[in-house]
Amino acid sequence: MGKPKVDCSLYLVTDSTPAILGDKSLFHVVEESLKGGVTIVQLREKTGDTGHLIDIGKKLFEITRRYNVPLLINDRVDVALAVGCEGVHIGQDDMELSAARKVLGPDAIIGVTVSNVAEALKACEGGADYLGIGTVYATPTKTNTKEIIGAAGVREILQTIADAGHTTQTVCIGGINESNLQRILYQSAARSKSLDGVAVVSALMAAPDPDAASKNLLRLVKCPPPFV
Ligand code: TZP
Ligand code: MG
Repeated sequence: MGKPKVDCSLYLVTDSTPAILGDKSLFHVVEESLKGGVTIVQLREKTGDTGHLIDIGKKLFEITRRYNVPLLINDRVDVALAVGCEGVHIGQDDMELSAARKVLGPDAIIGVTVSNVAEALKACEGGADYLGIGTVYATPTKTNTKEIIGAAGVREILQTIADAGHTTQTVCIGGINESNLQRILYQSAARSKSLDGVAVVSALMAAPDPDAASKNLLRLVKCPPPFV
């Protein structure tokens, strides 16, 4: 049997900065997005002290567990432990995957950000549960991104890990919205591996109706692209 695969179809990464969230409640937007069908949630807060982050994490976890959707914490293995949620998402400058796995155990969900084939192979070999591939398109949500890799960069990573025999789940992130979602899925698809889903911040956190927006995004993820 082994560990069940994580469903990365529609991955919500939170951002509660006013420029994105406005004056809405983070908890309300996450819950509306869950109603619309988001399949995994990452709490990504770059400011605030640890206690505050744990409080937010615990409140969010009460919501995500009602929808049977995993909650991951960005960067912070200690916060994930304190919250008791399903796992973490780590970047190349965060705790090593092997160390995070040792702390959180075999059942935790651990995702890794990768932007090139070397990082992707290392994360797959190290037992990442999924790869967050990006940054695909330049985005005002995260301006300190190392590289904009485009669909071609995603495709190269997908083909390389497939050739190496890895079946690790994959999502892409960066500038994805309703207008370009099908295009990125189509253009990034390699010979023997396609993306399993997409991760978005502003397409949901800044949406006037996150329930409707996530229904729409999920429908687009599930539909084969209509164009060639
Ligand atoms: N990592 C790479 S791009 C990005 C992160 C967290 C932000 C993506 O935000 P948006 O609003 O979906 O473009
Ligand atoms: Mg990080």
